[in-house]
Amino acid sequence: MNPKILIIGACGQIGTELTQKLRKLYGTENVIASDIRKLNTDVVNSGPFEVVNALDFNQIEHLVEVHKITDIYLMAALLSATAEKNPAFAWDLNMNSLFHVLNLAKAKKIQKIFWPSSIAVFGPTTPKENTPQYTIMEPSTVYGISKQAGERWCEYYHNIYGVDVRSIRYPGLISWSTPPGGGTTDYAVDIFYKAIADKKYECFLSSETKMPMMYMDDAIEATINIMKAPAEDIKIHSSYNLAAMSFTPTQIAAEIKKHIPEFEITYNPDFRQKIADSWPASIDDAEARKDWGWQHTFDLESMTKDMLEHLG
Ligand code: AKB
Repeated sequence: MNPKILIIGACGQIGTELTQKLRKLYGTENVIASDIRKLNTDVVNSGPFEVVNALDFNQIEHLVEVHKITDIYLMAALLSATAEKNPAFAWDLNMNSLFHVLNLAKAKKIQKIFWPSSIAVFGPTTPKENTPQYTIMEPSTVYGISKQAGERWCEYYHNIYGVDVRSIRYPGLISWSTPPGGGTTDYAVDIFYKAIADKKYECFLSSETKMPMMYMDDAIEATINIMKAPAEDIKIHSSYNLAAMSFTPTQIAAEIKKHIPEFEITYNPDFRQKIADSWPASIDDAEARKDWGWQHTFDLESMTKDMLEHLG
């Protein structure tokens, strides 16, 4: 039987593509998209849509009951750069929305949760290259602290209350269909828009800042596959490391130049440099590959080609 899905934060960068993919997979009527406002016409017009505040437990519970929801994908969050500007609200949103869905699962009102974590759970004391699944985690950003605490709560609710919650530590995500909002890895999306429009881009990170990244197609595939996996295959109930590619601004600029030879990049690092410097440069995702068969398709070359084809 098809799951009955509620996506909270469906109008965001991941939510938009996730909604369309899940609707194709499980049928439009089985996927209820929701967000704080009607922020994306594609999402709003392509199937059932509800306005919901992720901080309002009663609203979420009402939607769960009315639509007989089995699975919730909680995609609403404040990302790293925005969270630094509004720490109290970031903590409130990122933590309490998670508690709401965990408590619905604890009360057996829903069966399964997807909750996104991030490479931001790692910090400056974490090994930078091939960051292992289990290692030192001392995040130094509000966003990272909230994601790390969230991971601990996911594992706790699984161990103590038997809640089926599944999670991935997303790297920076790159997509052509919906712009990201408020992240430190956003430069890797902005650069494409500026390369096409202006043939130049001023990067807010320094030239050799290497970060883990992933094309949205791969991220959506991973999200759907971890949710489809048999429960016994999910061995990690905090969050799985996930990787596809790692590159610096210099390397992505060089790749874009292969298609747009006039393209030039300049550098003017801002407060986001410190955030990027605290994160891993590359990730070891062996556990995800072993436990539920994760594999990526896109590397820097194929991702760049696909982005430029869609945006150009
Ligand atoms: C951000 O930059 O804040 C996000 C993330 C890595 O979680 N893209």
